[in-house]
Amino acid sequence: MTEDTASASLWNCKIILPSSAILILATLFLYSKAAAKRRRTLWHSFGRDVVVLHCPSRGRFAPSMSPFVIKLESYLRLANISYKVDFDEPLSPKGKTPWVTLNGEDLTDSQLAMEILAKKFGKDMSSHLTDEQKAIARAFAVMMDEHLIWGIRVWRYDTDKCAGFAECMEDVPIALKVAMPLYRKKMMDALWYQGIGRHSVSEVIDIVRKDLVAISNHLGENSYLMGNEVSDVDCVMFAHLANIYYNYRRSPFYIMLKDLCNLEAYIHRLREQLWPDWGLCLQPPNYTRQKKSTAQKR
Ligand SMILES: N[C@@H](CCC(=O)N[C@@H](CS)C(=O)NCC(=O)O)C(=O)O
Repeated sequence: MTEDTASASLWNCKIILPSSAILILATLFLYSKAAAKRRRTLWHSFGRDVVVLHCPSRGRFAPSMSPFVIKLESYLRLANISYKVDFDEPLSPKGKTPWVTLNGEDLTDSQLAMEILAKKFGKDMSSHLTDEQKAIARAFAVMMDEHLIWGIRVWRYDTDKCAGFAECMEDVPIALKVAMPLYRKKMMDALWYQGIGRHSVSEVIDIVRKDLVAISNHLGENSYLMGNEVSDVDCVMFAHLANIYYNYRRSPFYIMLKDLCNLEAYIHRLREQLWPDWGLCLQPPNYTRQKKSTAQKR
């Protein structure tokens, strides 16, 4: 190597490469900021008091692979609040899905969002319950959102090693596909630190079974969890049960639901009531299922 070429390559390494990298990163940063601004303008254009629900793209067997999305969207339907769905920005500023935007304000966490929307729109779907019933409903919702879900996640991330993503979603985002091993590792750590990941598979299966049996026993012959009138907690129940029923068909939890007949009937009842367009909310849309359910209704 001559002295000239050696100093040229030193120039490349020290100046050209780092400054090109900085330029590319700065362009990407500015581009993503501009794209985010454009998305906000679009959401704003949907109109005042129209809720924008942000979530990942639709699922093959259920409108979402996330029970929290089904829960929040079920609530919007039950409360008859107008909403639009945005699939471009599924993660909230807190890094979780779903979240909503209302008149430019971000509401994160399905439960907190439901409570705030209920106040803003005067749509508390549990106002007919007594305080004691409200306490029971809250305990059941927390059991699903914060306890049963962890047992389900053990199956998704540990036992089934994330195979369900490609199976249940037509459009798994490229970023998620590429980062799947890292995401799985993150979830395995979460399972461990939450504690459920330290149990054996049979212990986890038994934990989920006990939760499902408790719901089945409480529901009994009633149409809805808190009696014969629907309330917010039914959105939570339906979301998690439908998630198992449609997105976890190869898991032991699906068989449990088939055995607990009142829960299976409950899923069908709520789906008919809140999601008459269920087939159309799948990706790809299922027109046969759609026609069948409309025909059954008639
Ligand atoms: N408490 C939250 C839970 C939401 C949640 O855990 N969502 C999952 C998808 S089911 C998620 O965002 N996972 C991404 C991550 O944790 O990185 C809620 O009710 O919205």
